[in-house]
Amino acid sequence: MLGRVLAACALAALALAATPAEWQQRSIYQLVTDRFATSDGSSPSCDTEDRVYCGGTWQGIINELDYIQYMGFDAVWISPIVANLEGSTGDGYSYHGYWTVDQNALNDHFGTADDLNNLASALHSRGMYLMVDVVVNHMAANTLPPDYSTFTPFDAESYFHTFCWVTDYSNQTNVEQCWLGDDSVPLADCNTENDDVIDFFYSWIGQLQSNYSVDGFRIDTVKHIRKDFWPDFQNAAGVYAVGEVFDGDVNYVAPYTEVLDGILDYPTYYQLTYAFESTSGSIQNLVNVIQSAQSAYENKLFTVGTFLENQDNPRFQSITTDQGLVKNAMAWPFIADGIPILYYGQEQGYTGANDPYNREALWLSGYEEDKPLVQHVRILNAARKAAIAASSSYLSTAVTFPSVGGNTLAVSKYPMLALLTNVGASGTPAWDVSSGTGYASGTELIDVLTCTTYTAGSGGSVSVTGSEGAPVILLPTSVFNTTYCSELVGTNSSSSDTVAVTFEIAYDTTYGVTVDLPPSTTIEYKYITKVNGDVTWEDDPNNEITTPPSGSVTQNDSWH
Ligand code: ABC
Ligand code: CA
Repeated sequence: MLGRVLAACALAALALAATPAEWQQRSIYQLVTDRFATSDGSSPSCDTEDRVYCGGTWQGIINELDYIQYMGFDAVWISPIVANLEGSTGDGYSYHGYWTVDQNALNDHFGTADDLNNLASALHSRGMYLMVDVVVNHMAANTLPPDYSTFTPFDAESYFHTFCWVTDYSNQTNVEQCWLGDDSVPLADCNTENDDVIDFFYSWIGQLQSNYSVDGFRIDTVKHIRKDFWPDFQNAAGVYAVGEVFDGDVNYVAPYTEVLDGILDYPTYYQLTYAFESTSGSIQNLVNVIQSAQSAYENKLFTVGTFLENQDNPRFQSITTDQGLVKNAMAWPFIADGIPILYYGQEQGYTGANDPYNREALWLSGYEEDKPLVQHVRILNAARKAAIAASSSYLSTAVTFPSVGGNTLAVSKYPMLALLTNVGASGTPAWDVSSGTGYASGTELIDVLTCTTYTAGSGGSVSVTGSEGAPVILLPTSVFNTTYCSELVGTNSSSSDTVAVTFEIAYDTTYGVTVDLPPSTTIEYKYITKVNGDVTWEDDPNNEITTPPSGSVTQNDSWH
């Protein structure tokens, strides 16, 4: 172990071993560089609707790595890095980075080559990976036809497919050889059948990898380039790559798992969203898509990227803010077979809908850690890491479903058993799993989210009644570090005449301090934090209750 750490320090400038197997052990925090953090820590206003550069930088990311690492992530996917179309267009500015004009230069809104190298080094010295988003399908223009002389290196029309719009997603030639974008920003479609273009991109990706010590790539618009372009591109990259194949159909997506290390798992994304977006979502359809993907994908689901949100789709909390449903949907990527990806801002409860609203500035949240969903993610990462450490076959064990009900689902990936539900925050879920958990009778299990313990019955059966529609994520107590439990000093459930109190930070003083409630007739669900004797309140607008507690409370009673 020590040898490994020393090696990582000595080789900080080099990429870490970054094979698919290495990436499988990780979890990825996806961010939009322009919207994550500023170099000087300032918090400029950022109205997503304006579609302008808001000021995030690579140096800003370095400044906030503690925040990312606190949640348990050990890889960061940053938005595209190369030089983009400048100025305003009918579709706004290119703050997202997907409108390349110069493949060989960096986007100086985000910093210099030194800054990017410093980000790679800062990540590597923490044992974290850098994933860079790349676009090879197109270059962006603000006129039609484009002024090709503005492109580097493809400065002539001959490097591009003849103009036509992508209009027919059922016609693969149209999808591959016509242009994305619109009249304001046409995305000139690179002629990826042209040898000069092909040779350029194969050498370019290898150089990008070595110039910036990149550990992995996210590849844009993969379905818009012929499949047989990808294997050599993947080889030239030399590190794990996950491709965006934006399609909900397993059969459409599956062939791409044969030409790249992994794909972003859109089929699961859709069924995951549908299953948990309401109390009538179909859990069975989620089970079905997983089982189809397990048999259709090249490497089952082990090397896909599993996500609930991204920069192209409405955030989950733009569909529902029911915290029971949210916690279940968020849990999925961390209990399933793929590599978990969390899109920045989800942990802060952001609710932006479609592009551009889903690209909020994270600095407006203050990077607060004492928030319920931040803690949720932290524990989900910790639980996954504990399962990986406990069983050398965890990462090659495909999930099974020992119990599928109308509103409940048991997901087994030994030694983990995740009990999910879409009954919602006002429901009381119950699971009766009679077999298929892998546990020996009598094994003590802990729900990592509440630190409640259970004992497996005969044949490994598990019976659990949950609360507030929350998931229950079980591990044998023996493999989970219960330090996480002492940080959750007390979590009490609420009912109509009870106020739940979540103590988010471990106290370093003794209990028994009397806390006076602010005078109010309507009290919201409160998070009480006490650090060095200072008690602070925080309202959670998602959890309003109308009955105020009476009198004062003390920290170690349950505040009824
Ligand atoms: C800008 C504006 C938008 C405006 C748009 C026309 O122009 O911001 O408000 O509506 C970048 C920027 C965007 C920008 C675009 C275009 O460029 O981020 O802000 O939009 O200028 C990738 C990236 C994405 C990026 C690009 C372009 C590509 O992740 O951030 O966008 O480099 C298609 C592509 C996919 C692409 C996506 C945006 O468009 O395939 O690679 N994403 C169907 C199609 C998909 C299609 C999708 C969305 O619609 O099949 O191919 O994605 O248009 C399911 C089906 C799916 C179906 C969905 C809708 O329903 O199974 O197949 O997807 O059931
Ligand atoms: Ca294309």
